[in-house]
Amino acid sequence: MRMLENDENCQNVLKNALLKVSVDTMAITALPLDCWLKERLKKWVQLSGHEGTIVPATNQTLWKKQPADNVIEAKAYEKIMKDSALKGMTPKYYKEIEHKNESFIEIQDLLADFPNTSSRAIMDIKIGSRTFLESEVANSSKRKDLYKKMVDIDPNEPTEEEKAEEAITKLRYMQFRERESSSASLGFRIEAAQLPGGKLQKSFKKVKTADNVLQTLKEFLGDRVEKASKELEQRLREMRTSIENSTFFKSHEVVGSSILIIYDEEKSGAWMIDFAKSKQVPEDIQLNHRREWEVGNHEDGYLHGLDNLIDVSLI
Ligand code: I3P
Repeated sequence: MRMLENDENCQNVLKNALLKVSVDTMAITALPLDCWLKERLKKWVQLSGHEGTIVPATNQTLWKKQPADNVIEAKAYEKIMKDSALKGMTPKYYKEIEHKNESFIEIQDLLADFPNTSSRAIMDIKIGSRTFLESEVANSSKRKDLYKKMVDIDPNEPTEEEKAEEAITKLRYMQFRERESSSASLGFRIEAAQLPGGKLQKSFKKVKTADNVLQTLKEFLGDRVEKASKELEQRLREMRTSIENSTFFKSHEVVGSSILIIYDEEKSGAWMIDFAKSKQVPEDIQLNHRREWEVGNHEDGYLHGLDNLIDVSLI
């Protein structure tokens, strides 16, 4: 593995990438041609999540930026690595890193095993029927940016009061997004995809019914639909068994987390990613991830979503 620390040039590139490169758009033409990172970035893409917060670190790993003073994801990964039921179902977690007063975690880059970018395709599926932490319920601060995002999706959605204020709470926005997509009804939603050949697609906000989802999955799998859907269904069934046997899942709500699906001409796979909002629940609560959420029960609908994803993907 070639570490950036050994290469001053690449260190600068990493710094630039973290500061301003939108890896999403692959805006890397200004980077030095001879740098390892350029080649690395060609084979890598950040599909979803806050832009520019994840960058390649070594040939097999990524650094993911962590919010200041927030160790939720690092702690979650530490516990997941010790949970034998979940072995192989998530990226491997290596360590926490402090770099120039910023915190990162180093995790396995799942795309590294799928280097053929012309035949590779990736899909991020946000899992769970609740996509926000319970703490949002008490958060009454109103945001203009979320109002704007809501109106962009559906101009008829705001109430007269919201129109006057042009601002809504995060809870209001997140629940609107759940209802507008398949999160509320099916317990998962398609967030983003990269199709074979590299085309990025992020316009899935209104993919809502099981039929819409099925059609989108079929288009994503393209001419690999038969083989890949069988492999993926098998993998998702194994994932469900792993979760049902997991000690981590019994005691943690797993909110805003995704299942990442990757396939190429040879193989396919699915992994659980994004544990930034995976928090331990009070000791007297044991989660089953299928019950409906009400404030205080911390249920996230993760298994409810996975059940439906398995059913929908029976192609
Ligand atoms: C965003 C999405 C993100 C969420 C973000 C939302 O909505 O739900 O997961 O970040 O909240 O705006 P959309 O997909 O419609 O763009 P968190 O997961 O960190 O809550 P934010 O605006 O507070 O960052």
